[in-house]
Amino acid sequence: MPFNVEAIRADFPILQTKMAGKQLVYLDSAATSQKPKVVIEAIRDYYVRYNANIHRGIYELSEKATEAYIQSKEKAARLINADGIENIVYTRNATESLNLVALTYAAQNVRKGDHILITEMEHHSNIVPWQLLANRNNATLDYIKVDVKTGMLDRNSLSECMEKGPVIVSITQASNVLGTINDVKVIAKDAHSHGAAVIVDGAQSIPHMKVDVKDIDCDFLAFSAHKMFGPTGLGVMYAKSDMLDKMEPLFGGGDMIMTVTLKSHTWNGLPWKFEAGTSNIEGGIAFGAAIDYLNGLGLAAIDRHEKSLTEYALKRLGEIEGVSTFGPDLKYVDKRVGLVAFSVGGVHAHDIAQVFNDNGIAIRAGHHCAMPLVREVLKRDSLARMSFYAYNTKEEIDKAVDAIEKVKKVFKVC
Ligand code: C6P
Repeated sequence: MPFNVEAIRADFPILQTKMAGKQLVYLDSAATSQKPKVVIEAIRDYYVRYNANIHRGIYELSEKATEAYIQSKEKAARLINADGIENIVYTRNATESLNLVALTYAAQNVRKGDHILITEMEHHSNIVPWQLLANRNNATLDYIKVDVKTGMLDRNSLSECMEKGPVIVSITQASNVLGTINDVKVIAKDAHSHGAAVIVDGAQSIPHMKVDVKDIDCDFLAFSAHKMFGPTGLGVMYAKSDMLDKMEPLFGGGDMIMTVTLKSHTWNGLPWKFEAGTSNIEGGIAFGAAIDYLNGLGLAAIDRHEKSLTEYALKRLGEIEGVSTFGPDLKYVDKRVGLVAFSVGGVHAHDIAQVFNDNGIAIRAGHHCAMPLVREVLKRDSLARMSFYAYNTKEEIDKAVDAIEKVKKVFKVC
C-alpha cells in the first residue's frame, strides 16, 4: 500500500494553520509530534461522557474510565511486545521514567566504586539522573565516545568501557541530534555478559520504528506519548517483572498500596505499586487512541517514509555550499531516524530558526538538551534541526531549502 501522506495530513487539524502569515510547515516532531483528530477527540469524549476517577468508584462512569485506562496499557504493552500491563508504569514523560529507574532500581543497587555507563550522545534526561546518582552513591560515570566522523558510537571506546564492568548501562536507541540508531540489542547482550542492568531511552525510537523489548532484552525502556501522536504529560517506564518485583516504590500514597495500618503498609501489585495518587487518566486514554492511530499507519511504513525524507533532506542540504549536516552520512541512512541537524556557515542556530519562522517553518535550534554532545563533542555552540513524521513531505523540505538560501543571503554566507 502506498503511504498516503495527503490523507494522513487531513487527520491533523493544526496542519491547516498559518504561522507568521504563511502556511505552517511543521518540522519539529522530535520535540513533540502533532496530534490527530482521533486523539483530540478521545480527550474530549472522556470529559464529556465518562469523566471519573479510576480504580475507586463502584459506578459505571468510573468503571468505564478504568477500563479505558487499562486498555491503553494493554496497547502500550503490545506495541513494544511486553508481557503485559504489569510491565507498563505510566509516568509524566521519558525524563521521569529515566529518573524513576535511577532513583529506584539504580539507587538501591549501585554501590561505592561501581561504574555506570552511558554515551556522549545522550539527552540531558539520560545524563543528569546518572550524574546525580553517581555523586550520591560514590560511583563513577563513564561515557562511550562518539566517532564524530561517522556520527556513531566508537567501538573501541565501547569495549574499553564495558571492560570496567558497569552495573548500569543506559543508552539511547536513537540520538535526537545525530539521528543515529544505536544497536541496543548488541550492546544489551554485551552489558548483560558483564552483569549490568540495561536501560534504553526510546524517546526518539518508539515513535518511528518497531521496537521489541524481548528481542532487545533490555531491563528498562523509557519513552513519551507526546512524541508519538499522543498527549503531553504521559510517559512510559517499561521494566521486566523481576526487576519491578525487587524494586521499592519511589512515591507513597493512594493507589500504590494494598493495605495501610497505623504502623505500616503493604504494596499494591504491578504496575500500580509505582503509580501513587490519581493518574493522568485523560492522558492514558488519549495515549491508547494514539497507539491505535500509529498502528493504523504501520510503524514499518512510517519508518520507510521518514527514511526517504531523511535521504532527500541529506541530499538537498548536501548540495548547498556552507551547509553542514551531522550524523551518519547518506550511505548509512538506514541507521538514522527522521531528523537532520545542520548549520549554515557561522550563523547562530537561533537566527536560522527565526528566518525559518518568518517563512512559516517550525524547526528546533540550540543545544537540543544534549549540551555535552553539541558543545564538547561536535564543538558547536548551537545547531538547527529539522525533524520529520508521517505527515511531512518532500515539498516541505524544499521549502526548508529555500529558507536556508534566505539565511545565506541575510547573513551573507557564501
Ligand atoms: N527531546 C527534542 O527536541 P521528554 O521531554 O521527557 O518527553 O523527553 C526527553 C528526551 C529523552 N531522550 C531523548 C533522546 C530525547 O530526544 C528527549 C526529548 C526533545 O529533542 C525535547 S528536548
